[in-house]
Amino acid sequence: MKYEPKNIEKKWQDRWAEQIELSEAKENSKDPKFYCLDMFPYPSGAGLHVGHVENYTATDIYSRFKRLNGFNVLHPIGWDAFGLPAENFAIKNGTHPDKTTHENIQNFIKQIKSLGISYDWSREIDTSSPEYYKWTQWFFLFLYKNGLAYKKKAKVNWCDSCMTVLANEQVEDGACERCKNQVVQKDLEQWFFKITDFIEDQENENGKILGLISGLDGIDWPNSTKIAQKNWIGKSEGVEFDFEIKNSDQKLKVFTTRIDTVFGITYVVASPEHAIVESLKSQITNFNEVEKYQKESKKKTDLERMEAKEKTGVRLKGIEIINPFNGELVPLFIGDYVLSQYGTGAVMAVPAHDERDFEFAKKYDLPIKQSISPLFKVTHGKDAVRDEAQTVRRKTVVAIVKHWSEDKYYCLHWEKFDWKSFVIGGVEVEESAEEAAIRETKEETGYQNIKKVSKIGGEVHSNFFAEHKGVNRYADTECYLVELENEEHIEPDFENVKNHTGVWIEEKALGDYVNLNVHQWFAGILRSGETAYTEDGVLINSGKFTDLNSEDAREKMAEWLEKEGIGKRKINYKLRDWLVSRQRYWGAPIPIIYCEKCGEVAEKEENLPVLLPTDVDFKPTGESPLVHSKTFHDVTCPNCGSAARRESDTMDTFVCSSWYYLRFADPKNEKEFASKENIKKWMPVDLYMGGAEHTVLHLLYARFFTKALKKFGYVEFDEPFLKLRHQGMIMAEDGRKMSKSLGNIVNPDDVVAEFGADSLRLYEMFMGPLEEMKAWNTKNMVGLKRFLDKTMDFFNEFANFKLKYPVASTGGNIKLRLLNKTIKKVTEDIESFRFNTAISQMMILLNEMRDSNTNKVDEEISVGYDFFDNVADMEKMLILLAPFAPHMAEEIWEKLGHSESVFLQSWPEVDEKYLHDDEIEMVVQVNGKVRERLMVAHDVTQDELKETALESEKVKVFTDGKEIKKIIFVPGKLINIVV
Ligand code: ANZ
Ligand code: ZN
Repeated sequence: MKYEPKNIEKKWQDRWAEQIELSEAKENSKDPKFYCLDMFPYPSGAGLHVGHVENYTATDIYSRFKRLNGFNVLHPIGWDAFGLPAENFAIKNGTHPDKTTHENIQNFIKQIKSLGISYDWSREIDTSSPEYYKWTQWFFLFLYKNGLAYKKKAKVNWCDSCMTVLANEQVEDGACERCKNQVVQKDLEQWFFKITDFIEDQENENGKILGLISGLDGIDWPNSTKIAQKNWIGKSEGVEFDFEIKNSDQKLKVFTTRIDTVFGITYVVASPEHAIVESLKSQITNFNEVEKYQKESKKKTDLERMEAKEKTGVRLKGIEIINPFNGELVPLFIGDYVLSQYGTGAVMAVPAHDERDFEFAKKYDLPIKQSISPLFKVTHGKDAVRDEAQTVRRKTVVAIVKHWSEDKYYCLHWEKFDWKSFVIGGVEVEESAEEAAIRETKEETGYQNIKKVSKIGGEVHSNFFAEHKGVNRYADTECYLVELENEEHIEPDFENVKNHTGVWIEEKALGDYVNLNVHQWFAGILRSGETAYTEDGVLINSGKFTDLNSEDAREKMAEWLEKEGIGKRKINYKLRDWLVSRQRYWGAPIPIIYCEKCGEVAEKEENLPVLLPTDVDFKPTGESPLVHSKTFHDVTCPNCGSAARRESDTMDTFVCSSWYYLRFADPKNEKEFASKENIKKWMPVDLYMGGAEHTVLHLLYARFFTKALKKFGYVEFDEPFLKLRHQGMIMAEDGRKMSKSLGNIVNPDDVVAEFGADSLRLYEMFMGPLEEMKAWNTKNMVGLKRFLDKTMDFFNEFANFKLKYPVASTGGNIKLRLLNKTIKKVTEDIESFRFNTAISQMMILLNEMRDSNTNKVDEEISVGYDFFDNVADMEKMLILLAPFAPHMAEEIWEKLGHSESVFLQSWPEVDEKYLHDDEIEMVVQVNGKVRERLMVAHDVTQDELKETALESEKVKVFTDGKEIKKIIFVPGKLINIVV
């Protein structure tokens, strides 16, 4: 029978729908639980895409694998059903969001079922149903009552095309995450959740609650995702301190993470909206200019301000700021690269060590003052600093000597020490570094006429063992570019040049030529110009702090500030509270009432859900359409009964998805969002899979909800998702992102119709490593279908054979080795999500089996089939394949005479004895009947095996006292003793 997916897939999908024990989680079971969760989809009108299929197939394989391994698996699905697209569709076409959403859900269900995904449909949830959003509203009240939800007027992100505010997390590169429209800032009163309360660990009577930062340490998530979350939280440790202002009693507070650079301050910058501007008004002599700049910067978003190529600002003329560390006076600017919302809204500017300040200083011609020197300390090799040697500190100079007519530089090769450097020498007591550079150039190169000398970079420190002097050298080095006028040359004094040879090196080869780190450093500056040195180093020009390293200096300087009462240590975070209110219809209403007498009042829990009204007009006006619903808007106060109105904003859909994983544990509960008992039974999620685009949105919010629940005693765990994986993006055949406008979208329905669901599943898993980006390729799709064709053919033949010889016992230990190797590899590969290599291993096994089938060795020993030892071994192959191609596996399983589903079997175990490559099992037959199996060296000879076989008790029974007529020996396989 030919493999026709159409003929079998529907059949099995219908059977599975009836045989719910194959997919449903068991409420009362002694088996260990496994909660395998997919990020539930938004049921869009476009239906499933191939990325969904990748995600759902991977977790379906895993869930089926876990069930076969004896786990009680919870593998649910539901719909993240609220959201803007359905509402936008309603605005355009007049179809109610509820209707489109439910049509889309029906389509999703049909599509998912056509893929043979083993979801527990009894737990399906829909966030737009009142049974669900009742509890979303309950969560709002839970947070509100515990001081974790509040209303506040703030500068917020507003999308003019979606006509709603957005959370910071929903703004990407300054644009609305959904419609790509440029986001503007508006001052609006909005609802926030206090996610910032959970950044760090805390403790109360319910125990310790791990914070959003430290909680990441204990969970198995992709590192890139953890890093993205940490960056979003943006913890930075520094100090806050006050600058005094000359002739004023005002002070200006700044936040810095680099107090060690404080001696390098050459100006101070406040954000344009900083209050200091107003309070210094009378002293500012160019206030008109200042006001004009303030107006200009109001038009820009924070992101535009931060990423502007050119940093701009205006000096507040008449104002001087006093550096508390050295009493120096520096100017004050306003500049919009300083944000008003971060830190204190003002910064000390250190152009030598901060890139933004550097650009600004270049533009406004402000001094650049180095206060940190890089330190090159050699710690490996023969030049490594030696503890036992004395250290001699010296001032040295590097001279980069340029050829008079070509782009070449004079370098020194120190053969004895294997150094390659520029011209170098010590600075004598009486001379300047520049003079030393000129003197050394003449002495070492012999060239006498110099056109020009200019400084390259700043001061650099190095610490190494100077072999030629036998001491550790600590050098403070400066560098000069020395340009030669002409070739006039005298022979240098031998003493000066005896250790090295001079060579002219072309400019572009310099970086590779010089091999001492200080010289490489200066070669880099020569090539790319000067920039800010932003790393840690050693303090220079820093008064009593000079020579400290950056880290120690930060400690000492913070101490000093605290002692003097000027400042204190301070931790800042970038994370802001989560803005959750939206001016849209298709979301869960916020359960708050505004009473004329009592003000803001929480709706009573027993009145939940606050139902979404249906008498609304779907025009986005910038206000929620709920404002205009009479049935919804006008209510009486739950406290005092006076006239009141409902909050008309709805909740961001990310609120719905912040707790849905808990609902799956107890989806029908009408009294609680989920019972403690069921939460305890199923949570936390053992494996969570979904796209990487939710890195900072959903995953951060969900973690926050869990932590809030733990704080108030509802759950006992800190993290909702123990293990997280992201499926890689699937690109179109042309290598580009699949998109409607490019017309390159692959529709899974079409693929299922042409190749069948099993082929699609296998193909997507075979495309490449699960977590990597991959491009669609229909040719390879055909290859996977062929693998299934061959599998079907092969087992058909086997089924016929099995009918004829139900208890066949044939022999063939090589295949047993390969089988066991395959069991081991497929098991390990599934466990670590390497589905692609699991499939190739199964392909190897199948090919090997098909080959040996056509390659019958000897009539006497091969009764017609030559696979494994017995039928059970043969069938293990099928169990391995079952999670990947469930329809086909069931079909063959049935054909092999089983009445029970293949998914009720046990996952095959590896028989370790077959895995040793040096020993193999060989069959011993007497007169063609199997009498014994022996583990022997893989290269055993006929005589050796004969001897061992004849010693075996099991064999002796049949051979003792008989004459051996013939020996048949099949290397690697068997020996047949004919008596
Ligand atoms: C002086 C300095 C010198 C700085 C130096 C850096 C390097 P993170 O790590 O992101 O927290 N800063 C502080 N408040 C700011 C604001 N409102 N807008 C723009 N920039 C601000 O960054 C902290 C650093 O960002 C601070 O340390 C400050 O610049 C700047 F060599 O202070 B630093
Ligand atoms: Zn009231």
